[in-house]
Amino acid sequence: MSQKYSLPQLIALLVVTMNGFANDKAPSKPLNVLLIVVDDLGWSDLGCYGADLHQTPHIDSLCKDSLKFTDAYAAASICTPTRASIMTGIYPAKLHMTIWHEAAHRAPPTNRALIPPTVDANLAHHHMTLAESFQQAGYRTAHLGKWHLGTAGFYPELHGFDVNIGGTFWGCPATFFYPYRGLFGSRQELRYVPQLDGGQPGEYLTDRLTDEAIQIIRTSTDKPFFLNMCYYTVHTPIEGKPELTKKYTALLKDGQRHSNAHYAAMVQSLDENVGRLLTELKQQNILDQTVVILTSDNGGFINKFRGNTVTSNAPLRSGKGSLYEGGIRVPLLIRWPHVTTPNSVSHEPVTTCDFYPTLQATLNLPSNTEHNSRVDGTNLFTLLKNPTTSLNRGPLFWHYPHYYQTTDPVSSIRDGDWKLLKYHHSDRVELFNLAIDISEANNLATKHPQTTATLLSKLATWQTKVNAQMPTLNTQFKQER
Ligand SMILES: [Ca+2]
Repeated sequence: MSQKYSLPQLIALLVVTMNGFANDKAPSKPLNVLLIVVDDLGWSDLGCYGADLHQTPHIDSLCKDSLKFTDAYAAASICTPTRASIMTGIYPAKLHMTIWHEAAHRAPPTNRALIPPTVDANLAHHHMTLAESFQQAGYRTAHLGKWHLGTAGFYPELHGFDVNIGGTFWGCPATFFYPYRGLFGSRQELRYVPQLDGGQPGEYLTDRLTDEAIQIIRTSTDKPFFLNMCYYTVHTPIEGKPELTKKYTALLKDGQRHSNAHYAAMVQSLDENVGRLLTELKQQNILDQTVVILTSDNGGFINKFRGNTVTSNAPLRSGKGSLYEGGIRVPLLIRWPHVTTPNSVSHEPVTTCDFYPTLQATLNLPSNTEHNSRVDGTNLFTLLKNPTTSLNRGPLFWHYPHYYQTTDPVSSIRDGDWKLLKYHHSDRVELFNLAIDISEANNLATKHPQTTATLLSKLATWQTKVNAQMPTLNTQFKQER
């Protein structure tokens, strides 16, 4: 029996047939994902981002093989909130997770002009985490290193990870040397890093976490893997290997941007271990089946540790804690096989919130409609394909209603080249044009009142929309004065 088709039916038939041909090819194996989140790595701490003391040949080589972002941002200027943004794709202000875990457990300070809000210390279970998305897609999901997103009931194993090596509620180890335990901080709290027994004296935490990661890569032959490689380095305690510290001590010169040999040693150990991971992927013949992302959870720590300034984010202003660029702008390299172009650069502003929708959509992972309605990140796929593409995403926002060595409570917006900071006490407002003033040295708020008013309005609208928690006036503090 002959059959007649209308034109639309013919087109539909052709499409189905072509898809059928495509499906006849061997099914492509799902890509592995290696997400390397370095702790407190500053924007200019790597050779490929302008470091002048630190030697990072392996990461520089990855950079040559990747898409490098010049304007990538952590969603927050400190650890826990940014890590929460990676796991959920949601702004820390909306999550009500705006300070690091340990501080969220303590009563806010009462000796300052403002009393910061009480915020969540644990990542709630109603979120569909990035790890759960991978897990439901049949991936082997492994978290290594720093977690910092909650107490035992909120550990990686309860947020979608099959494996957790070393992740706890603490933001840093007592020491980077085996057995990775000891008394830490002014409270002399005993800290430890679990799942890392059987080591030898002198063993170094950054090396050991890589050993563990390599074992996971080697044994993940039946499933693709999602490796959440959260190195504890280069956070305090600033402890490099003695031989590397000696090497950098000899390389110190006047006028260098970076001047801490212990820190430089930590950066080199990080670099060596990123090199080891990449070598392993090559040896397993899966480098081109693995998405590699390397970034940091906030800007470099510019305060002192054991008497020495830790790092500098120059030419960016300030560092960890602050909403100036030095506190939030971070290195970001993405090597996505057959998608990114080697040695390419993007100047588009992106944030750690973007990893969630990008990975979920591009790798076709299971998703949750309700969760995704709350996601603030943008799918970067078109940008990964063509780094000169504009995302047309609108402004990025930050909200830090707390104190730190580098800042008072503050919120911020970046809209195109304009960046505005609004301090919560005294209504101090600063406006910068990042295109001509990357160091945020010239406050243009008075010179450009209209832009200032527009950005203030956008910031206020966003704060309302995400129900951002605000600090309150400390009347007791006023009385004392
Ligand atoms: Ca950090």
